[in-house]
Amino acid sequence: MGFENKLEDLAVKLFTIDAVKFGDFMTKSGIKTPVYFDFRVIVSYPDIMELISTLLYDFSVKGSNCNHLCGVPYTALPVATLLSIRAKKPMLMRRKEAKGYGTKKMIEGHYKTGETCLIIEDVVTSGSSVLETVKDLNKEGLKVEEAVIILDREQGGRQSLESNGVQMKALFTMTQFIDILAKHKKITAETAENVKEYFRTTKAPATEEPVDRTALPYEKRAELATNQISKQLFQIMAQKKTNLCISVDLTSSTKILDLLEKVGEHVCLVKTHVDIIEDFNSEFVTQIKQLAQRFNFLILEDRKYADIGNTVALQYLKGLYRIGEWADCVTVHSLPGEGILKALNGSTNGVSRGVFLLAEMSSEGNLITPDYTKATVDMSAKYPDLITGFVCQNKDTFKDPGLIQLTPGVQLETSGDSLGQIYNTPEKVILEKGADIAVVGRGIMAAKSPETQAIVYKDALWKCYMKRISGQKE
Ligand code: S5P
Repeated sequence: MGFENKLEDLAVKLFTIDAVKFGDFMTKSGIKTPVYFDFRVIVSYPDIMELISTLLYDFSVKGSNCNHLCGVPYTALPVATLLSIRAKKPMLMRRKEAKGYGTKKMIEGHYKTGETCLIIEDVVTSGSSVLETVKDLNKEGLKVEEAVIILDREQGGRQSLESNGVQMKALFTMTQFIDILAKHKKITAETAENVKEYFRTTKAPATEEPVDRTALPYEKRAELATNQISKQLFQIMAQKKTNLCISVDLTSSTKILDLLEKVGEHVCLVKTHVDIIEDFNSEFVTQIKQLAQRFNFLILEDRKYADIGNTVALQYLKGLYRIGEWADCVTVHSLPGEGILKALNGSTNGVSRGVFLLAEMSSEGNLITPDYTKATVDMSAKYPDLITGFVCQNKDTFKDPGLIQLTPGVQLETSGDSLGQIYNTPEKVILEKGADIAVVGRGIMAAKSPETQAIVYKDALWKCYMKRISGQKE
């Protein structure tokens, strides 16, 4: 039997022995769930134990050059034992509690400082159990770079482990597991859909301190991004060494294209307001897309959608501008509620697109409240494939390191304009306010030489970012 068939066989067997149940349950991390895994029962089924160890061995342990194996107590302990024998690799055991007498060691077995250890676990939700084991192994000077698990509930565990330097390999993701059960008619298509919908929208609460996104380099954050546009943007920023977005608020298409010829190589993102261009036409779109290709930047149409979903879908795809056809991402207000995101999610026609949600604004006297900001961030959690990040002004507005903080209202001097815009300096927005990308409009466009000025902003912003990830405080 091939690997895939064995996997299917295992999923069905786990269902048959009640190691997976459907209903209303609570997980160890304290969240409600429509499906529950209890793999402890597998010890009563030698054939399943054998199948699991064969699969894990072929899938990962065979190819690993780690020095030790360690199972997370308790369910994974017997599985780790079988793998240790099969791979002829010594095992380590982590205690749940330190002994009350003699040595206070948490790790049993013989090992040397600097050796590597592969972790075995049954089910990962938030990743906290694996991380507890990693911490105890690290305290003993052992390195952990990999965790091999049976099932990933796809609720943030992978990201949490990766941000702690541990790569996770899973035999099944939750989605694959559910699909197999549906394929073999163990559950109905409706149950499968309900469960998948639940997993798409619910993340496990992190029990560990969440990572400080502003301390991570953009390369790392590209790996943690779930939206393709944020992934690409982080990669472009790291490659071109720029976190500058130019806001091209000009009313002539030739002037915009001329400006981009000069500043294109210094920016990661170009922000447009197409509805202010007096001579907008499809040729302009062709040309700006060519510049985007040539200089490797993405395009954000700052349309600030704010209507009901149905209207927004039409505004996005139809009319003079057909924004959905060319803009990599758009700005969106959360004001109308979730329907607006549902509409855009359904309008991407399978192409990678992104949304920056407005969580805060830079203008004086704007009506956004802290509750509105929080509700905006909460709303985004249901759309991990669509949300690129937030237009916001503060570091604490959101935590997810895979999302991007886009901050407008930036000039070299703290100041404002006569219509309520408030400006902060590059130092302030990057080091204090947590911006990942700074948006500069008139600060560059109004300069005698926009090109020279773009370089001044690029260098200042990048210097602050380098300082930020190196851990130096202002
Ligand atoms: O809160 C905001 C959100 C946005 S997107 N404040 C802003 O200023 N913006 C946009 O950023 C605004 O529409 C303009 O295009 C740009 C700032 O331009 P500047 O000339 O003031 O730098």
